[in-house]
Amino acid sequence: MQARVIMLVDFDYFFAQCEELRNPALKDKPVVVGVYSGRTEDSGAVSTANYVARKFGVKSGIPLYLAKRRLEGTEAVFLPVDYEFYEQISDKIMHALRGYADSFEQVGIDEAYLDVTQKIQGSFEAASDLAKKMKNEVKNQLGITFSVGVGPNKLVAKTAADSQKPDGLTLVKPEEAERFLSPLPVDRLVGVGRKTAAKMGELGIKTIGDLARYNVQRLMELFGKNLGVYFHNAANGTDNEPVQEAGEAESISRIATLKVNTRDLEVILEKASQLSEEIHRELAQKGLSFKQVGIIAILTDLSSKSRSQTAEKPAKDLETIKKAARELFEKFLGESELEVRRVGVRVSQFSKEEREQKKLTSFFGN
Ligand code: TTP
Ligand code: CA
Repeated sequence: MQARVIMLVDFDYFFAQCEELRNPALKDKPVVVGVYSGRTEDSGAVSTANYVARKFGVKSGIPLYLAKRRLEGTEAVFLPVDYEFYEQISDKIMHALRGYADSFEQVGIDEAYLDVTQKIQGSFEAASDLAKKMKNEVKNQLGITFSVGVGPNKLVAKTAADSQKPDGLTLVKPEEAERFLSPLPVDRLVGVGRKTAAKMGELGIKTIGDLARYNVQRLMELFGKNLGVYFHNAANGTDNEPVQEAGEAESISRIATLKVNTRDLEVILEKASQLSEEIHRELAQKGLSFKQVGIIAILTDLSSKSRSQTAEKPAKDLETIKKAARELFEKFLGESELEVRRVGVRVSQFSKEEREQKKLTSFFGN
């Protein structure tokens, strides 16, 4: 079997970088994005911070009041999480990256694995060029930087990406994997959390190399068979997990609350159109066509009603979704008397287009 070439792409200080993107004046200032719990003005936690703020010891997870204190006297800017905006940017980047991979696996909002073995015919030199090309393209077209790790498997790629941030590019060839992992603290290994690291520390296991050399039988006794074997293999740089598309959804839907309860078709359709656009964007990203369009109406008594219609042939355009939603809501309002409180749109019965149609060029071309 040909050796694999796997990349892990991890967007830099992602939420904060998105905020800098829409407001470049933030770039030189400490930027903190947080979840405000709302009890008092400063209660809540930091989601992420840009690297300027990190110099002051501000990082994900610390309380906002502490971040404020650490940034006292600076021009720090504090912003609430705007997940929808970050997701839109993430979708665009993911769409662009997908075109570079033989197979693609998104992990969360800001990470993705790419298997590029075929694309670069197994050569690590070519992988480095490809990674640079990806970085340039996304930076120039979308204004976002990310860090890339390249390795013979997911585990090494991920650890490589973590070792150089932001805007990093770290290559670990198969024959270098052991030497790369060995000196790292054991908690850098995927799956070794704080507690496990502490337990390992007591056993004299401080580095990944220590773990690699530890008796596997003993690891199985201490951590259970599965975990013991995993730790042993992982520490030795072995990982056969494939890069896999996340299980395809049965349907894609969006639902939203109206500003006021209403039976006004145009008001309902305005919201439905927005939702249809979001759904359409996701369909395009995933390269899916659909046959069925449905609507959901949640009424003032909180009952939920749905209607759907199915076409003969698959479609993938926005107009088809909007037109079906219009017809379905029109008909629905004729049948119901209560006002509508929330509206939803759903598409289902998917078929997949040819992957080749979603090349990067077509994405950047519009
Ligand atoms: P990370 O990739 O862990 O962090 P990051 O992108 O902010 O920074 P970098 O990769 O440069 O080290 O997380 C991705 C996003 O997930 C992050 O921008 C915000 C969010 N997040 C939280 O909301 N809470 C958290 O505790 C963490 C770790 C992340
Ligand atoms: Ca990140």
